[in-house]
Amino acid sequence: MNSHTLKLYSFPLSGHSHRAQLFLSFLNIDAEIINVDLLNGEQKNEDFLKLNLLGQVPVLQNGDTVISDSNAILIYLAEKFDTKEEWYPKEPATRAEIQRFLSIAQNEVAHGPAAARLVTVFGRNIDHEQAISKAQALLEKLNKHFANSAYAVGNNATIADISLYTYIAHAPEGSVSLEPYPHVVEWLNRIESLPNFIPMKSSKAGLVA
Ligand SMILES: N[C@@H](CCC(=O)N[C@@H](CS)C(=O)NCC(=O)O)C(=O)O
Repeated sequence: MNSHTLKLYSFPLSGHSHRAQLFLSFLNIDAEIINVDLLNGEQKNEDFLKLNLLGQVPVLQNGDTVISDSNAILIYLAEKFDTKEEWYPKEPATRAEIQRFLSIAQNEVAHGPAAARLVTVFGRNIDHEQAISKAQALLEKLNKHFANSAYAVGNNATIADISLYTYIAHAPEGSVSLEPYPHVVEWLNRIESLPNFIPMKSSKAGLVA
């Protein structure tokens, strides 16, 4: 495995980037982390747009292979490096269930807890109250789901959990309390107890290492 050739274009406070970094860590794969200066628009430079036409992090580069979009990166890493097929099991119904949660991560999570955090951490001019209520509606449903299920899909962690994890764990940064959702908190603790778990930096820690 040429893991030393992997490069992850990333940003320290980007939850989408953290998804990729977390999975690399769970798989015990070394990658060179290249920070893209989102605050100064480096992601819209001509060179970076050649890697991702949308001008967003994360982007994973493995030699000539370039993958953008956090969920696409999770699938690529699972297919390429998870030889035991633990994180993205091949069984069709399981895969479909995982895809359902990857879609939730790109829709309800993106427009709920991730959007709420964009306002408080990055000063983005979007409707904070609306993002908070979308986050609460999602958390209410996930709380019911995790009352009966240890992980997003089945009895083991999959890439669905990784995709959901970061923005839900960091929801309080966007003024979305997790206190009313004890089963969601139990699930977060479960993910954080997995071997090789790495947290995303808290926004309070700022950008200086
Ligand atoms: N669907 C993409 C979303 C990625 C995304 O929104 N990245 C943000 C950082 S968290 C970004 O690069 N924003 C900069 C911009 O859009 O200019 C994914 O899952 O990777």
